[in-house]
Amino acid sequence: NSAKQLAAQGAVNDHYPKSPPKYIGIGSGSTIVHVVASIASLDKSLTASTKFIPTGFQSKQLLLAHNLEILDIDLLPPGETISVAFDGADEVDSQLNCIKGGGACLFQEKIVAVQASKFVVVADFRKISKTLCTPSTWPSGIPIEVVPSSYPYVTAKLFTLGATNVTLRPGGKAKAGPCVTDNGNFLLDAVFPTLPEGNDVVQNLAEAIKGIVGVVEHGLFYGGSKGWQGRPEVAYFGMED
Ligand code: DER
Repeated sequence: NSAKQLAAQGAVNDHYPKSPPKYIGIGSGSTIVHVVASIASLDKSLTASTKFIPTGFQSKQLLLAHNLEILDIDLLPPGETISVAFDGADEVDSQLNCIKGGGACLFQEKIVAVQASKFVVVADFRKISKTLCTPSTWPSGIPIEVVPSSYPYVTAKLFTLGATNVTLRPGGKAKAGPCVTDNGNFLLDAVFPTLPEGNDVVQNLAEAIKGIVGVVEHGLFYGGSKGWQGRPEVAYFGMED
């Protein structure tokens, strides 16, 4: 963990605002735990007047545990932006496009990221790929949040887009039946062949997936010629110990 702790510390030192921010976004997963610990150890003048916006139950509990004030994203006042959103990632390519959603919070993470002035990712060095969908880096595919009744239809459509395997994410030991997101939706994990290099490859796939009726959101956080869709401005990687 010390590698991830160092990466998290670096991200906070470099990108937490030097004057007290009004709003900071906090993602989900295991790496963000180190980011929040670093933020909590900052001078209290930098955090006491800040509202921290969580991206799920675990994110919220983490902030509460550090006595950091919470604000749900739907209470962000109109016209306000989040100074910086910090988060993890499941796979990051050479252009910093990401696959996110391993923690089933991708919708909340993306609705926070798109309302932030700056999006910073902290990840283990093992998440780095040349292009996304590299099996050795992140084998379980692109998480896609879908309206429950649509999952058979979306599954079929994903195969026509070139998916090689599509799984309805199970609830695991937690329950008999599928994982249900905080938004009451199902998750499909869609494995695609390793993406080729080239501009707009991620954008094109993302747009095709988003165009399927029943898809609420997907775990591709990217940028392209048509604009920015959640790609982090910077990423910090915990290097090998
Ligand atoms: O679901 C996500 O995108 C989370 O950020 C998460 O997958 C990051 O994972 P980790 O920080 O536990 O490696």
